[in-house]
Amino acid sequence: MPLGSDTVQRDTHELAFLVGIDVRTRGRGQGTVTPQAQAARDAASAGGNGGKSLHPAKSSTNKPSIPEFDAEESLAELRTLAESAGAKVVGEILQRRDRPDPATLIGAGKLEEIAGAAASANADLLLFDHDLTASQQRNVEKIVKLRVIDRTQLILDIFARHARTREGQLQVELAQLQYMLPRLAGRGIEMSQLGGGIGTRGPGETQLETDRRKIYRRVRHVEQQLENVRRIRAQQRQRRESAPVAVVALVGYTNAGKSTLFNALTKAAVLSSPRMFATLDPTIRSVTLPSRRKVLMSDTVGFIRNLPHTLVSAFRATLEEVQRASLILHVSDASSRLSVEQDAQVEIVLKELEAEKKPRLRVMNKVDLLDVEVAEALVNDALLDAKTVYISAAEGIGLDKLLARIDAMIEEDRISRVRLRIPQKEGKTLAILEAQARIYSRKYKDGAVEMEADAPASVVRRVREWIVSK
Ligand SMILES: Nc1nc2c(ncn2[C@@H]2O[C@H](COP(=O)(O)OP(=O)(O)OP(=O)(O)O)[C@@H](O)[C@H]2O)c(=O)[nH]1
Ligand SMILES: [Mg+2]
Repeated sequence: MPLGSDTVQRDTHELAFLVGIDVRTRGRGQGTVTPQAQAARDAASAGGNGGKSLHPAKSSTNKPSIPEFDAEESLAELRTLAESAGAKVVGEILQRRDRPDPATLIGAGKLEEIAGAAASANADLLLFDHDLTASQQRNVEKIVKLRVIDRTQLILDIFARHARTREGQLQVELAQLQYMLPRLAGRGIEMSQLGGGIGTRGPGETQLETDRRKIYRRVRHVEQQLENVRRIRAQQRQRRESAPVAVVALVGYTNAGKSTLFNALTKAAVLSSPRMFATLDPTIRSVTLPSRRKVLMSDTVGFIRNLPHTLVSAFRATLEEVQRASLILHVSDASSRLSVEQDAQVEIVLKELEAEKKPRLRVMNKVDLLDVEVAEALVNDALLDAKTVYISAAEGIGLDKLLARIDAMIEEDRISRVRLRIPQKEGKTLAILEAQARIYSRKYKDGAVEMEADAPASVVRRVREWIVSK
């Protein structure tokens, strides 16, 4: 690798050259794009920038097709991904082709051209906005004489950077090993020579440079350790489940603002960041609803289109919280031009998790970035749609309404009205009620307090000996 020595010095800012590929045959099955389709595409991209899309989920009566990111949007997303991996983007090229080249994805002539452009921009690596087979990757590297990373590998690398807990790190390592296995042939020596950098972080160089058998052994070892970690998690969960507390899971496209919302609601300090996939490890905290019931809120890894399949399964544990949740909060970036496409991707993952039928609340975030009057109307109009709430997690707008809506949708630990008569010396019982019930009336009589309150079932059970009537 000619740039090997350089990359060590600039590890924090590798210079990346992006390659997008627009393969026109996809989707239609016809080989060419119809003039109507092209016109629609042009119209969509022309109208997109000025007016922000404010149409939540109510698409027209068209057939339920999955909206696709077009190649430019996809390349823009790759740019953000590259930056999230710590690279500096020094150039990009979008290559349109009718059909992918089986050997190199894009033609050898075009690759020479890209190699020239990348060299003059001093790039350390080429990032492909497409997945490459093992042999394509090798062939392309031979021609461009640069390290070549595909989209899956880039996402794996970001995951490797951001995993904090033991479980998260093990999951990423497993996914990286699985990605590497079919790509091992003929690469052993090159890998050992690479310095640190995108696509080389992770399982540990010593394992990578050895043979396949050793990697298999490592896979088994990691799987065993994951099993252990998961067993402990399951025990913790069992303990949690003995109390009737509902789990509310935040899901959404990467960067939608889930962690920011999680922080705002739990007043916790979970890293929120403009980088994609800032959150990898599931985080659970308790939130008190207006009814004074507590729920457990779980912040999860963000979704992205074409999430590498190895990761979908590897991150099963992270998403287990979604499968167990009583309520799913689907957070979207209301200011994003791509929110419809992003929502469709979230839908796909929810289906994969068999969680698409769970009670759901749509949370349209970042309304502070919309036109002020539009935002105000959206936040205040409660009749708009019982299943949608507009908020700004960063500015704290609409959070009370969101909490009230969650409260209304949670079935666990039902609230009921009770009348109680409690001796004044029962300080502890009175304190429980003060903290966990809504008290409507209080009368002091003969050393006792008579009160009427709305309390969750768990509290009612604890104070049952003082109940006068329900
Ligand atoms: N303007 C604005 N920015 C926001 C809002 N909520 C979040 N952000 C920003 O959006 C970016 C992403 O926020 P995160 O909370 O990390 O997003 P996330 O959904 O947890 O992302 P991943 O964990 O990567 O999936 C950060 O730069 C936040 O500051 C909001 O209401 N308004
Ligand atoms: Mg997050």
